[in-house]
Amino acid sequence: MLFFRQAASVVLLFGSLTSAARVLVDWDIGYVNLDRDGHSPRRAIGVNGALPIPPVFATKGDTLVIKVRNSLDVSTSIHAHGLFQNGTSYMDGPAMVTQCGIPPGHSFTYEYEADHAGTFWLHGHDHHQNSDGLRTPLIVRERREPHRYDDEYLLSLEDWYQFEFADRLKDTLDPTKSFPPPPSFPYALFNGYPTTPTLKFKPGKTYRIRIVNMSTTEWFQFNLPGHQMRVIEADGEHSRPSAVDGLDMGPGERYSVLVTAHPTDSHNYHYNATLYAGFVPKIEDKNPRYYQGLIEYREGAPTMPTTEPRNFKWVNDVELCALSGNPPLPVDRQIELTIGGSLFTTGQILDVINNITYAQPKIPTLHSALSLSSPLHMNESLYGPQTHAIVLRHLESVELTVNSPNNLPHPMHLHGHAFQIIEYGSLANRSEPVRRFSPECNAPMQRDTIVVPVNSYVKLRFRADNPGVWLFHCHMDIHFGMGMALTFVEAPDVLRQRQQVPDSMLELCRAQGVRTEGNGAGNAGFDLTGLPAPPVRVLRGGPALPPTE
Ligand SMILES: [Cu+2]
Repeated sequence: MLFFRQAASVVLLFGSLTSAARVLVDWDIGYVNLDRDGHSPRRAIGVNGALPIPPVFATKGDTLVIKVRNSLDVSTSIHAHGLFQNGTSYMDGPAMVTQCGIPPGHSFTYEYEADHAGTFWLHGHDHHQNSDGLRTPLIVRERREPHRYDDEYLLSLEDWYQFEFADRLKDTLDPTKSFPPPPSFPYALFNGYPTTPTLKFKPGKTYRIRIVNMSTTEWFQFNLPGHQMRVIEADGEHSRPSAVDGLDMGPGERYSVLVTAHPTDSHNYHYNATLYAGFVPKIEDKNPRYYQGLIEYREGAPTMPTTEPRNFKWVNDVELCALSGNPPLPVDRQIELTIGGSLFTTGQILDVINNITYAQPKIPTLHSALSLSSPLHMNESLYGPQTHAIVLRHLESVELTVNSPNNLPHPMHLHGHAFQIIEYGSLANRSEPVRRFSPECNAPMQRDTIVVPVNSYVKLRFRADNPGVWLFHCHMDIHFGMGMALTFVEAPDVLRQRQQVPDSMLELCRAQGVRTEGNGAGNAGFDLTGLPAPPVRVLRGGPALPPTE
């Protein structure tokens, strides 16, 4: 039996292959005490008293109904990482961006369409609760998949830390403590457990393996020596099959690969999953951590010794060809962003985008976008200086250049969209050739999370065709917590004509005394009283960010 088929806590109502179903998910989110990795008993955040959380399966066009009861002592919210929420931007989840967090003791039901097919994940988006366990894959299948395969496996990968995220962030932000804090070397979890699951292969069959990196901070490498992997999906976008030897995945990234089993069951094989932080030195048995799992053709069959191919080929997302055939978007507007770390007069090192460190406004930015009168809603400063709002005009086609002039890679995630990957280039060595989408294909691959390599830039394009408020942030939660985020306020003029926040959602704010109208301070007009003054940077340009854990 393949793991992670229809999950127990998910009920499919009126389901059939032809009509849309309502997929009901009932989550009581609360603390659980357990030893997930066999090394560190600790408090974690689970669902219905347990971890891991069963994955959620749906078919494109289904309605996801996610009933959340908050049994924590702080607020919570849930984000469907990779879904576009077109028409339901208020259901996107990030706290104080599209909603007030669900207060302790309260319940809220998310309801939205599984608007495209692919490999996604549901995770907490308040207080970085994903890092403490509140995360699980969300698989949305096509009614008719464009690639043929006989069956599928799902492999979720996680880093798991000895300490709760809030404690790690507190240490990182404490100017009296050394920066960066000593690395904590997490362990890996596979489908929520510390042992690698066995993949059972039948001779001649083709399998789709979906791999999700749900980590807080770390990368995973994945390969199946002795088998060829053909990448067919990245982050919910289908690609033409592309043969690779290995996947290298940052936090938040997903791939699907096709693997065809050998014609006989004479041997078993291994797969490798390596958990690592490339920005931390190599330390025996700590970084990287090597894991191996079994590909079992026949119980007890000898394991085939395998060697790595001589010209080992890693997946390279800009080289993938989007199956959609969509050509590169034209460019109506260019936005240049520089990400990194900077020292502030508080003594803290915080992360910045264009020298602004993100901090939550006093009311959710979406509520500001919907309530500020025209033309005030087009005024970026009114969303609050640390909201770092960039107002996009409806249907304009945006080219984002993300520069990362520092020695850490950053997995940047855009809510509400998938962007076309146009180009990668080096900032350190301008004579190095750029890596661009293939001209023969002329259909740049799209994804929603991209690793900006060290001392490099990426060029991304997307069309502002989804009115809403969309966070763009680093998916290493420690960097997100240090302020590496900004807010795209997309077409607030169109948004207010098309969308209204349900009263049950406004109630979440009222229950905790948060206003539901006004600018980023919750005031009328230009009055930003109540928002703290932004912290002041010490150094121009900002130092290269030293490695954090
Ligand atoms: Cu980062």
